[in-house]
Amino acid sequence: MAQLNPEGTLPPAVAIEEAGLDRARLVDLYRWMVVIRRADAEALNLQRQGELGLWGQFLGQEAAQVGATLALHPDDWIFPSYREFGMGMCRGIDPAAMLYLFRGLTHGGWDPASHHFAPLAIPVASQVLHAVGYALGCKFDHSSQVVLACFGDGATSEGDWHEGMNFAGVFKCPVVFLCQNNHWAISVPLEKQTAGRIAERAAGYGFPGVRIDGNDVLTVYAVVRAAAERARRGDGPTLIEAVTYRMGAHSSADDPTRYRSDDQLAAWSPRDPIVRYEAWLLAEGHLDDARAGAIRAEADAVAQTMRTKLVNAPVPPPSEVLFDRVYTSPSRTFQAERDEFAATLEPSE
Ligand SMILES: Cc1ncc(C[n+]2csc(CCOP(=O)(O)OP(=O)(O)O)c2C)c(N)n1
Ligand SMILES: [Mg+2]
Repeated sequence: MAQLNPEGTLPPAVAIEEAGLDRARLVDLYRWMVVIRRADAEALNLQRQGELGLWGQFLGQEAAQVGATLALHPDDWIFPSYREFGMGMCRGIDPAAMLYLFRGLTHGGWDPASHHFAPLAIPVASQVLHAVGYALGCKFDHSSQVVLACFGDGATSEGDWHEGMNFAGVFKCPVVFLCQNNHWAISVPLEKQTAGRIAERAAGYGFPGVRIDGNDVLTVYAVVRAAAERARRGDGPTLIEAVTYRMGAHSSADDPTRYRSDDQLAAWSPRDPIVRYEAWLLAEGHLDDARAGAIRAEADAVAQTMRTKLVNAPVPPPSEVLFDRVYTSPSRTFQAERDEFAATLEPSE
């Protein structure tokens, strides 16, 4: 398994090719981390400027999101929490359309089936049940697809999480459970709600659990890829605890200076997933300053396009926001409810 050191060096024994990583793929991992970090920063700016109701940064968690998404086949499904915006970008979803949710313009913003990317789940751990259910369906269909279930450390305290884990273990569902252990559940630190190690809980459900450096994009890529192939072979689930750190606030409505010290941020800064990976790519000659500069310029352009599209997005009628995207084929009753609701609106709405 690849193990990128904080200084951006790898032990010599690491076989990058074995993990299916050629130079183009190596640079792609970097490119996506830079692009999603820039979009994340822009989204926070937009919230501060009153253009978004709320924003949940994922600063510091780019390696977990990019490494895991790129390790999957494009038709594997991802069931995200609210923090996996970067994964959605890696799946080719228009970032402005994803932000419509945070501007109050939609409950969705993209077609999950087109991107194999489910809606962002706000109720903590609810997406774990959806993921396992979908994975069981894949098994019934003899499909080669696997499912990635994403959640945080706090989610592992929820009943839904344990039910999903148990069900997946019993029925050997083709699912990879990815915990981004960022050490915080809003203002509750890991140690105040989790006794023992998250990865070790998998043993209780009859499948393997592994704890990895979630800020090392190569490790995340290699481990998620191996777990996905195991699931694809019919050997069942794996729990991956990707240890990372939430460098920003829980959300734009949170002030972490009230409950955590600068010392913790200072301790995690040197483990920044982009800085260490960039150092390694440059040292190995996979990247040069010109290419890195071009990637940063591309990231700026993506952020600018996202901003322009967002602030110019038309406000849809309320009945569209509430009733569209609920059913593929709405029933007559549902359509009647929609019409009834529409009739109560003022003409300008
Ligand atoms: C069922 C449920 N309970 C409580 C909340 C409020 N809530 C939102 S995020 C959060 C913390 C989740 O922490 P974690 O799972 O570690 O994810 P992170 O935010 O760190 O990515 C809580 C308690 C919620 N959204 N859903
Ligand atoms: Mg957390």
